[in-house]
Amino acid sequence: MVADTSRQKYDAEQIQVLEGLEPVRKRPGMYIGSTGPRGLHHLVYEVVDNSVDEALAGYCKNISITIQKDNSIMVEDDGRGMPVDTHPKLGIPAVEVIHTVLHAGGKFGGGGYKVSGGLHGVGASVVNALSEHMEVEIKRNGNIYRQTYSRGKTMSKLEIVGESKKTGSKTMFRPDPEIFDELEYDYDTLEHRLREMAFLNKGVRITLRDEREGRKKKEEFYYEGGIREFVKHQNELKDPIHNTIIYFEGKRGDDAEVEIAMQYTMRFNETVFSYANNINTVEGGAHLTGFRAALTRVFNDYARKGNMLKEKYWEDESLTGEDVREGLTAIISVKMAEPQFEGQTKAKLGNSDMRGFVETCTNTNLMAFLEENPKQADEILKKIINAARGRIAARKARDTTRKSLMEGGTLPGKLADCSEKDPSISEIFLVEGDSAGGSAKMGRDRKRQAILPLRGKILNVEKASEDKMISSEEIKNMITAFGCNFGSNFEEEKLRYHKIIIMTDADVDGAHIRTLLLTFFFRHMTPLIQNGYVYIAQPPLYRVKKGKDIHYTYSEKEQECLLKELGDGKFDIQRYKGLGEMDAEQLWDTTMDWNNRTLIQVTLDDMAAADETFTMLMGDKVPPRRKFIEDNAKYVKNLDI
Ligand code: 0RA
Repeated sequence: MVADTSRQKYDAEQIQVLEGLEPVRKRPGMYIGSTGPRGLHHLVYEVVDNSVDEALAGYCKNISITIQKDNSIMVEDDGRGMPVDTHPKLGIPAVEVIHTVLHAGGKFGGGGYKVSGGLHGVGASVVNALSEHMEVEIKRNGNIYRQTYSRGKTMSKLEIVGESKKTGSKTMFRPDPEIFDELEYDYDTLEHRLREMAFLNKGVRITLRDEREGRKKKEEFYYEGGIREFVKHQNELKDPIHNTIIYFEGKRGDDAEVEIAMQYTMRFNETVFSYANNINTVEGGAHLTGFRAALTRVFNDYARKGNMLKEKYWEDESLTGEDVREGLTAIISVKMAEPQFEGQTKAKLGNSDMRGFVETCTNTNLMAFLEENPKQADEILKKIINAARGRIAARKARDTTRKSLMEGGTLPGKLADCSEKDPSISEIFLVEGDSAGGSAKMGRDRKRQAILPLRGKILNVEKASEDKMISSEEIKNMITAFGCNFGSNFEEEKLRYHKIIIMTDADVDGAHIRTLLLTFFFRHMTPLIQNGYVYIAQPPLYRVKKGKDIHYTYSEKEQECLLKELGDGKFDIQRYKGLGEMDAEQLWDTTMDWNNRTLIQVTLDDMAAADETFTMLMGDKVPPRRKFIEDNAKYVKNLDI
């Protein structure tokens, strides 16, 4: 049986449709960001987003995602089933339009607004364009319908293949090896995003299954409390200072809604994540601005009303934004019609009306919470006023430090700067130890490479207040050398090097120093990591000399291969324990020379996950850290202790 279409019209429209998706195959990056792992995973989110929309419209409760044996993906939901009736203009079934016409998805909104998929938001047709095989199965009208596609084309007409009393949509796709560099799905990446989706859309049950050989697994994400449970999850290791997670929501007509959950902890850093239509707005935007403005205002009003700011200096001081955000964990989630995403990475919400909307909602509800929960309010205010006192008391010292850091123009004595002034072609190596620092200074390209030696373990900023942080010599040196200030004063345009390269020994201490550095960057210079300025150098593990030939290898595997390749002979093999064992020339040849070296770029896909990991690794709770190390130990092949 074949669903109705008029043959002639079908052919004509099909040609138009084919042309429609060709650009997606020509420039996949424009539609899904990249053809690397990110783009590959993005395909899953595009399909899941459609099911989440169906859930938010109130018609679907369960969504399941399966990584199948061959790395193809199946997404199934129990919604109404995609529409199968003939599209009035195109004369083909609506489901076919959804899969073969670019940006067709939104036009089928069955009431309400389409919430998901803002960042690329390109829908099922793009997934089709970039898959070698795609298949949908729809339960609807008592029937089971099926249609197949490939590389943007329709492969079979919509057919009825069975009967069912249920409703729902099932989509299967196998990404196209002609398009993607790698076809292997990463369970943890999908797990993180799907868990986040479940937090952001309370009551939606999302199940993830892995059916690949040797890694069968199933997890269910279902959060009745939604973002309340997100905050609870995020604060598990952070010592909250009050019990109740503050939660409120607001609606504006039927075109916008906001939900906020927040809780204060003993920590010093702020963990506020904002979302618009389930997209993590890493660059913030109107909703975040509104929230922040309300926060500062409410706490100042509450504190003054309660006579909490009594000391003399409060006469001309107020609680600042930084004070009221210290130790705060919060999720701000807005859902709205026609979100506008702006900014460098299209991750900033532009709709300016959301500022007032979120601000008003926060003003009213947060004040109400404080008034109704005086005990918890007191705990929070104590923390905030303490933060303010610390800030005011330390301001003088900090101003002096900042001045000398930022305006004095005197670079640290230990820095061997490069002569190049254009940051985009300048790089700085952060080198473990003075001796390796010395070799690096001698071996470098003086024009474009600066060297900053770091002595020993740098401060663990996860456990230190800002004042303590900027009194640390090594941290001060980095701030001055980079030139871009830190925290809320961070200025990317002032960054003096566009490559910041961490060069530490290939042992446990080296790994520790690297983690300490990354913690500092992540907490106080986040855009450095977000925008890809931070790299990790890869010094060699072995030097193999055979006659006059010298080879360097960077992993045990490479070393094995090399020895096999070289065959017999009596070699001179040196295993490097640390950078200090290399002389200037060796360090240049193996690790610093653009032509030979390998750098690993540090990237940040998921702020929430990164926050969790840093909190756990660098904080003071031992059991979860031990568990993490045990869980990950299997990935460590050569642990040099
Ligand atoms: C628009 C209208 C209708 C269903 C859907 C969209 C729909 C789309 C997807 C994509 C994945 N799962 C889905 N479930 C439903 C039908 C409207 C009606 O029944 O009147």
